[in-house]
Amino acid sequence: MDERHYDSSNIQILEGLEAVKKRPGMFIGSTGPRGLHHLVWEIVDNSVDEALAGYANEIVVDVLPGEIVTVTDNGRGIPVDNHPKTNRPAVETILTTLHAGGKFDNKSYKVSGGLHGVGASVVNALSSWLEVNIHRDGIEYRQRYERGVAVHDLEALGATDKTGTTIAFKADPDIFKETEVYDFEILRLRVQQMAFLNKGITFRITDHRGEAPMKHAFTYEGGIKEYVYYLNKNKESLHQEVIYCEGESEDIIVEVAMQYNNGFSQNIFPFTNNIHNLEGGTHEEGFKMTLTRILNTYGRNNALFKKDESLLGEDTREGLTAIISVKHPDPQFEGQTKSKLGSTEVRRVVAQIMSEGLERHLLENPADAKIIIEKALLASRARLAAKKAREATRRKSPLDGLGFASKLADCRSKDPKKSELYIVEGDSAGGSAKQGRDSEFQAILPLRGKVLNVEKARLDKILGNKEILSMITAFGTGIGEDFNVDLLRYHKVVIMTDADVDGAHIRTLLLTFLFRHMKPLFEKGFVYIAQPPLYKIQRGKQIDYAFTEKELETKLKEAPTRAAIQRYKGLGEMNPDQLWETTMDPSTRTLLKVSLDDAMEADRIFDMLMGDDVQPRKEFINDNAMRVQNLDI
Ligand code: 0RA
Repeated sequence: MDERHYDSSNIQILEGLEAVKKRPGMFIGSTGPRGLHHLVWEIVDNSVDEALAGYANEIVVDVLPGEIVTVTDNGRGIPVDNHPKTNRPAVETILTTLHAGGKFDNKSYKVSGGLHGVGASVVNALSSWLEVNIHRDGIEYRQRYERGVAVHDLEALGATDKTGTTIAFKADPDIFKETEVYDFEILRLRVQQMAFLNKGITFRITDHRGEAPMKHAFTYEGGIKEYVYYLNKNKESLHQEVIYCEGESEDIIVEVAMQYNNGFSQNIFPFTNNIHNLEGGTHEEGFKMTLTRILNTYGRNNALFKKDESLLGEDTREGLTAIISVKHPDPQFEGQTKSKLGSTEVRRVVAQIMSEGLERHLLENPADAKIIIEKALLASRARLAAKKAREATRRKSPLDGLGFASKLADCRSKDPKKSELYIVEGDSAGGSAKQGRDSEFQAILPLRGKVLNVEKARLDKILGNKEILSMITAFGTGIGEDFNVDLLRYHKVVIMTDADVDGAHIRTLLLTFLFRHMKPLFEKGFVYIAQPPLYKIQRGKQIDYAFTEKELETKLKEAPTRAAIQRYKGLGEMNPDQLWETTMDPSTRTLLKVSLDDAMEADRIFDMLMGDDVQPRKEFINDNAMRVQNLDI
């Protein structure tokens, strides 16, 4: 090992590292599973930048035994020449100094300027070790760091005829105390998404931790156009070709891809620099504006409207799947979670580029144009019909003081922050919940039967469904264009279903309804899933519970005395006290919060669940009954 010289720049580096280690959350959001996976994206983003600059076309992610991750690209290799300011090799400077915005030389196009976009040095600081291997200008180099500090100088290993960079790292378990284990599904999904968002770049990802490696490779020459095909795969599209517009203006690259299906929900996913903007922003506004304007102009000019008819924005988005992707050198974000694009010039740039592309597509494909306008006209007519139906829910709204839908057992608290609504499957479980609850702050709404398959139905029909109607009424939020999340009467909406296939199905249907019509509930974190125990373990008078098979096993091993084990088939088998103690008491229960982090994949899964094919649905529900929690990562 070399002797390290601690001059002023070293001291600065050590101070930087300390700041990162002291407050990792400030740099990567959290030290939970999300932060852990974030490390991978920080490293991958650098390789994506190199590829977008035109120097690399392949990015390879490997997850190795011991939770080691390597990311390799075939770019130019990180520069190794001495950096003028630090008088150390550029690679060492990049990996050990915090640089604001992640930009090191202002020339290159950086997409890693998203929510965190903090750079590889943060990953280095949060890793027990990190090794970089560079092939550049005919020579292979390597350097190793431990907890962010170089343990030897950059060393030249010998000649090479390749170019590129590999970074291998092990997240520091002292920092990632919750878990150091990567969820391969999360990594694979995001890698696939990156492949969709960056056309022509090959992404490979392999999990080497199991007995046989699991390999995936993604290359999409069509980029987000193929993304829309993929998202609509389980749906019936109304026109064959995905409409695609692309252009660059004011240093902003804009791509839009869209296709209508015969469903009724809108699925618009805006991205800035490869990051999904859950709260939308100026790119989405530009898109919506343009869509409404162009369709109205086309309909009018081609005599497709009846007298006085015109389309509102929402009419033009029924059954629409769209991706809007902008690449911006210096985006500004706002909103509660900084996931809303605020840069105002983007509205204009998106509108300009999309207008040209959409207009051209409609002119060149008049059959598509006619189908799309007719779809929007149907939506517009249904909107008028739904308005009448909605008035019915409004009259029944608890806010009007006219009482609740009959089955709701409300709580006494009127403070939404303190109030919880348990949506319970079946009347018998509903009865136990009503007796077991703390009626000060817990309201119970029993739902009977299968909730309507909401994906297939239009809002006016949905509002004819009693179960849904009583739910909306209990929420107090209204629905459709009246929906207002601020009126929600309970800041915890807890779905409590049996731990069997039917329960999972009902939960999926409920979540689908909320996804489709009350998305802000997820954005605000108001939706939860209750976790009733699977087993009762009784030893004499002593009662214990197990929530998973594994927990049952452990508990039986821990105390190998005689125990009577009961598997709960449904919530109804628990008496009110047991239900309270295991599932409803805030001091002992666990609730899973459901977030909308991967709305797209969820949407695809729901379509599969809702499809006409019963067998894959049953299998899926069986396999994934408890997987909903992964939406939360
Ligand atoms: C040229 C100049 C710079 C970086 C790279 C190439 C480069 C960096 C990475 C990171 C992973 N793979 C890479 N391949 C090439 C310096 C410019 C800068 O730091 O922004």
